[in-house]
Amino acid sequence: MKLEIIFWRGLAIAVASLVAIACSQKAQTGPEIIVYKSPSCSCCALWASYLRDSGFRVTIQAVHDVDSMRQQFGVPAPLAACHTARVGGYTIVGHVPVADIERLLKERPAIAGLAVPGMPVGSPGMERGTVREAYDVMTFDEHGQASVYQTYPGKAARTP
Ligand SMILES: [Cu+2]
Repeated sequence: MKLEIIFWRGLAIAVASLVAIACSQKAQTGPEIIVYKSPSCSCCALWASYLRDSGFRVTIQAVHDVDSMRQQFGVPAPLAACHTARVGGYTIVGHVPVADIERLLKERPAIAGLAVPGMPVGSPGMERGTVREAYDVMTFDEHGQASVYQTYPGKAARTP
């Protein structure tokens, strides 16, 4: 009797997870993006699942030397952040919002990529309640020249 219950419960969970997998795959018709991250980086994983939730087809590539990865893609040192990604021929560094990646892929400017240097609180994957540090999304080119692409103003915590 007990075993039977366990069996049916197990079956129900299996079916539910299969449905969940099928649904989540169906939603992913957006751009393909490869995220290079250290296996231990949890905010990188949160950013990757944020991309997935936005319809991106995400592949995570574990790297142990993120610094040499950044050098390989020509990311200027001051723009460094936790993870580096590649989408549509561009390099994306750090917690860049989806809106900016989508604009990049639509307008296709002659730059190497976008970066959110450091790990500002309140950027995608770095949520801490309603607080947001002011931060800029930067562009950079192959000569290491950087400029501001988008500015996100800071937001204070909502007081109860
Ligand atoms: Cu991070």
